[in-house]
Amino acid sequence: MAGEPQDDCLFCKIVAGQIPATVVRETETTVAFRDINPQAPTHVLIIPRAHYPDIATLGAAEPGIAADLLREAGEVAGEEKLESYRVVFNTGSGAGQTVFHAHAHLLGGRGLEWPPG
Ligand code: IU
Repeated sequence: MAGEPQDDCLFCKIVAGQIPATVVRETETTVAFRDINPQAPTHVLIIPRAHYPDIATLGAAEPGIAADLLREAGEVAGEEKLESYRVVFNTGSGAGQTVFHAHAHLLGGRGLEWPPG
């Protein structure tokens, strides 16, 4: 069923507490934790507790939870005292998505170039 935990999904295991992660915020619908391979001084992933493979399928099925990810990105940015930051949803392997459980990257704490690579 859509949104149900997947046995082979690493982020579902983080949500379930079966794989360790440095969690910075949690809500009823989301978990935010530090990226294991940070690309900036602040690099936090914000994920839905429910399993959807990417932001497009999440947004179509559960737009309220997609909005929760954006609100939580702003909350974490505030807690981290970031004046400038970037929120990214890599969608599809050609865009660099490697974990197929929807997630926002929150990146900040250094200058960020545009356009991205
Ligand atoms: P991507 O957009 O799918 O490429 O992002 C996946 C991110 O998940 C990537 O930045 C990894 O470093 C990160 N990550 C993690 O923080 N903890 C994990 O256990 C695994 C991946 I697997």
